[in-house]
Amino acid sequence: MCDTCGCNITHGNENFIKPGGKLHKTESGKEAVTVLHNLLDENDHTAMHNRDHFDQHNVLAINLMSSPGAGKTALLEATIQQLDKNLRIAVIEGDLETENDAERIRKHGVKAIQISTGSACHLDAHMIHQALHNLDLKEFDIIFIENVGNLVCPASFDLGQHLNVTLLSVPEGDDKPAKYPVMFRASDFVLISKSDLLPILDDFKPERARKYFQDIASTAPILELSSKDKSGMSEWLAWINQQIKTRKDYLKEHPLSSHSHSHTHGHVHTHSHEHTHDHVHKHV
Ligand SMILES: Nc1nc2c(ncn2[C@@H]2O[C@H](COP(=O)(O)OP(=O)(O)OP(=O)(O)O)[C@@H](O)[C@H]2O)c(=O)[nH]1
Ligand SMILES: [Mg+2]
Repeated sequence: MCDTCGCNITHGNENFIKPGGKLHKTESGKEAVTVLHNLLDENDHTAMHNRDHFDQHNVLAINLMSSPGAGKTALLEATIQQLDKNLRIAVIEGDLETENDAERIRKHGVKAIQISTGSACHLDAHMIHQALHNLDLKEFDIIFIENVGNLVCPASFDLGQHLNVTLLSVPEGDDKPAKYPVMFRASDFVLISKSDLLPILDDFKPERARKYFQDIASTAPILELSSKDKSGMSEWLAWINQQIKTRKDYLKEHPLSSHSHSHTHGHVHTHSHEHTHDHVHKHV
């Protein structure tokens, strides 16, 4: 997690940590580094809430991560156009500023909530919790969360998603899994995006990228995909459909009442007390 650039100061946690960063003392005299632990605890707690909320409504939540401009929004636009029309989609967009990405999504007739993070270079569970106040989950089957473009910090914050998908775009170079292992290790599915550029940017060797993934012990499937010429799209859509089915089957076998209890916070959702400190988030 980034603890030097001030990215940990967000609306949801500003009462825990004050500007000044790592070495700033809190009123109780605790070093901020301890506070950061508390902050991640708080985040995990809210993330659990969010996940229970998704599960109660049988909604699959997928967190898309990548460096800026790797093609997350373009992928969402292509996905909306091609995914089974019976599947009801909503999108939560995270950017420091602007509604641009939400507007791109809304043009396709899909509900999109834009979160403006201000100075924070990642989304956190509190922000998603706020966004969920504006989404009636009964109306959706799948929620895509487009995280802030950043290959580092987003991997440290559980949002309550079920799955992480990370894009590695061809112009970035094939060595990024080696340089940013935390995010790629946290991925359930990796997309080598902008694959239409492979013939032009032939320094990018997909087989070398795959080798870097092996080196960081990533077991996620890897797919070359282009939102432009649509290659790889059918495999991506098939993966999404499979994940929706897998989640539904899992919830049938593990009814929510067996691991959660009701808890009211203005709106009704459940609250789980299972809690881990693993910030590489993989969820069944
Ligand atoms: N050639 C090519 N260009 C693409 C592809 N996908 C996206 N782009 C282009 O890449 C640029 C960035 O795409 P976005 O979808 O905005 O990327 P993003 O990851 O959402 O960007 P941020 O939200 O700012 O992090 C745009 O100019 C897109 O047209 C693709 O598959 N092939
Ligand atoms: Mg975008």
